[in-house]
Amino acid sequence: MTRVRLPPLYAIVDPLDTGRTPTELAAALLAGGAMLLQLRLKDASSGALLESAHAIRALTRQHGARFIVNDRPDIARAATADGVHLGQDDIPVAAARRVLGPGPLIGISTHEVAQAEAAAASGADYVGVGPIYATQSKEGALLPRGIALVRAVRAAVAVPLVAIGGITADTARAVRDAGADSVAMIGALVRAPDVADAVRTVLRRLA
Ligand code: 3NM
Repeated sequence: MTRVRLPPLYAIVDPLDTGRTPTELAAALLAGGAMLLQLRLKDASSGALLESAHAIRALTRQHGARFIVNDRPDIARAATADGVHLGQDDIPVAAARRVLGPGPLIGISTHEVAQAEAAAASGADYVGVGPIYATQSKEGALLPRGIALVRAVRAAVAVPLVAIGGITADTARAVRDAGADSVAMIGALVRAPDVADAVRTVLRRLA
């Protein structure tokens, strides 16, 4: 099986309470050099989600960046996204694969080694690992695991790893050095005064 190569930064388009729109955030993240975007709109209607997904699909195409939709294989497919990101309570990888067909990426959030092993065994193309640090961006987030979880999962599975949870420009490098292929961020990017500049800073630290 060929493994996907993920860029060092996995930027998540979730406006939180910033008042910024998904499309303007996506444009700024791409302007800063992000090459992989995930659209995560937990409270949007299906119609609004699809509309944002279409817009961000067009923007990511212009930049040659990949585009992943959170939670919804149907929306990912309808918007011709490059993949879907699933949570532990979403439909299984095999079911998402039936919706998406063979090409698109399927990632899964995991929070402990056993879940990561199960995700890898189920055919996930990459595994999310977190929360690494404390986060305010996810309802019901678990207690932070620290970079020890990245090391433990890295030792247990061969699939690409995306670390998430409270990661900032200051901690990104340590998280990557612990074995993450890519670091995911919401708050550190979408709350930044200048989103594109925040991306540039993170990418410099990861280079
Ligand atoms: N998933 P921020 S933590 C969406 O542990 C998400 O699986 C997590 O946002 C997990 O970078 C998290 O602002 C929130 O902390 C990440």
